[in-house]
Amino acid sequence: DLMWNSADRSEIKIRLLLFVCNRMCTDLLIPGKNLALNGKATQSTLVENPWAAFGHAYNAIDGNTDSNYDHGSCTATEWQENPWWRLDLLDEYTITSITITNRGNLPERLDGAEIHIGNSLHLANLNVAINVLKAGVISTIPAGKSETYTFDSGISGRYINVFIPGKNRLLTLCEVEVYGYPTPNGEKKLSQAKLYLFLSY
Ligand SMILES: [Ca+2]
Repeated sequence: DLMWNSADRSEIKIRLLLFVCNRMCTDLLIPGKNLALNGKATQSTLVENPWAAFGHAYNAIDGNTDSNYDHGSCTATEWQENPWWRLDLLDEYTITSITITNRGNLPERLDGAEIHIGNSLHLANLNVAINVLKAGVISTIPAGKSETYTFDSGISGRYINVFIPGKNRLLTLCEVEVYGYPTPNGEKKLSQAKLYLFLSY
């Protein structure tokens, strides 16, 4: 304290803050950011040719809501039992809303889809956030339209699964947007504790 005046100390605090502040700060400072854009997507299967080239899992998080399947910005699984698409946010977030864009034709294929959120790779261990098209709860997503599902108190998790239960189903998503903030626990809690220490120095 004798060596540094208060201006010096302020500068040191700011430099330390910037040093410690990584992705978490960006997430906190930009609350409207679509978290899906920094995630990784996979799906149960890939639709057969000649449609396979346009149906990769990544297409639902490419930042493009183009709902024309032939433009290559939507996903598609094979016709199968219980098809799923999964997003890994790479860290735990408290999710406050999810926006899903349906394809521009054959929108009824998404009927009965469910959104699951949690910290497990296993569907059975995830929370069912919402049944996307459950009659009387949430209306159907019309062809080419986007629907937003909000979770007032937030649902915490690293993984988001969109899942259609049943035989002979094909899952297509044109875009999945995820909004929320870092869940304050685990590694994040440690980072915040460090930040607090630096700021209160
Ligand atoms: Ca897309």
